[in-house]
Amino acid sequence: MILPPQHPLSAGLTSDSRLVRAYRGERSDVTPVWFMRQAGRSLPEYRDLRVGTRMLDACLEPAMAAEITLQPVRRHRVDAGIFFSDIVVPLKLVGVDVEIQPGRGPVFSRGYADAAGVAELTAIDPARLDEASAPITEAVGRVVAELNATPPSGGGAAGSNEPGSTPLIGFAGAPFTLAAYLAEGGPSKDHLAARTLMHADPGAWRALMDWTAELTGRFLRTQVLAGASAAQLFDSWAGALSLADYETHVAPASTKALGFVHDLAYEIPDATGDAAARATRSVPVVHFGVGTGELLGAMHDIGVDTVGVDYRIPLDVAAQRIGDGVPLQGNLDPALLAAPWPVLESAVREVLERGQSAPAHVFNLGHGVPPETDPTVLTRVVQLVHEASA
Ligand code: 1CP
Repeated sequence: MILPPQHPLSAGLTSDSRLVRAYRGERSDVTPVWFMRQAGRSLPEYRDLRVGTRMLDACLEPAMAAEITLQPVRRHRVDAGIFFSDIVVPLKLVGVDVEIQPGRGPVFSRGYADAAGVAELTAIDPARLDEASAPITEAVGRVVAELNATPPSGGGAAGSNEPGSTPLIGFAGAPFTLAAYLAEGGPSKDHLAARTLMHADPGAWRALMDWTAELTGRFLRTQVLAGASAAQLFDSWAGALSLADYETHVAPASTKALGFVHDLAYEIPDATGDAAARATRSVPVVHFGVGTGELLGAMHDIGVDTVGVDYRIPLDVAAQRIGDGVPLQGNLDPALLAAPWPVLESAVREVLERGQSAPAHVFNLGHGVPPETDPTVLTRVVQLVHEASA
């Protein structure tokens, strides 16, 4: 499907942004930078806004979700926004009993760790998400309207000559990471319930993964249709799996989830200059997981443009493992944000240096911003990335 002409990619507002260019393997004037979990607890303006509102209520209140998404873009002048939401929001929207407990994460009223539980869950039609997703569509629309009305972040001291507007990244949880919470009924360290179900009852596991893939794929598609210019699939806990289990029991569902955005394309003028001829490009997709050094190639092979790398593997090693020609995103160890500036600065420079081994690099952390991070440090890292890569 061709995205409508007013979509920021179709309108040419974000299609040549640093971020979108990097995701298709092209380098720009400076290396683009954003941070996983840039929206949220490290920002005092976020904590102020959230007082008295529960996490999932904040996600489903369009004005609030939009404002929280925009806060780090304004403050840090990053090269992308990431939609403020959570991987369990689509579950909540179709009626699954889940809440996000402060300091803990998503907690369900029960676990779905056997065939009976899976049958109950999968009796819900994932297509119901489309009827329930008005708050997502409205929040994304508000974010994109403001991003389009504001000049892009630019490079701070290194120049702010970026054309168009700042892109918004939409995201969703990959089926395995969602299943890890669903099977357990909440956060866990080793995701044992999910890993047991995978082997104990492969049929129930496949049903759970298929259902989750459709639900989370629809969530991602909703965000792109509403105006997001890229999509990131978070398989945060895939690092708990062997390569064989990943390939057999997980990758097919992740491929299915991405099928809900792979057909979304935008038109660009044809290189021949023939005004009537138009070429199409698809919406860029990023795939990220934690502790997935052994899985990087397989995570690329599910059909993504860019691979997000956590902090355990240097980017040049990741580039070797994945193979030539794949843009990389990452991978500063978040722990370094609390280190003295000279230590942090040299680590940032090293990440940029190693990122040269990929055709293009989007600077990010190797996982999310820790809540106690001093936000002025994040702003300084953005400036450094822009200046050092110029
Ligand atoms: O009250 C609060 O502030 C709750 C903290 C919080 C926030 C700010 C949670 C609970 N989720 C979020 C927002 C969120 N979640 C975003 C926002 C955009 C941004 O990055 O700025 C995103 C992308 C997510 C995605 C998410 N949720 C992931 C994948 C990314 C990752 O960090 O690996 C996962 C695993 C979750 C589950 C979750 N939600 C919240 C927590 C604390 C957790 C992790 C719990 C656990 O350790 O298992």
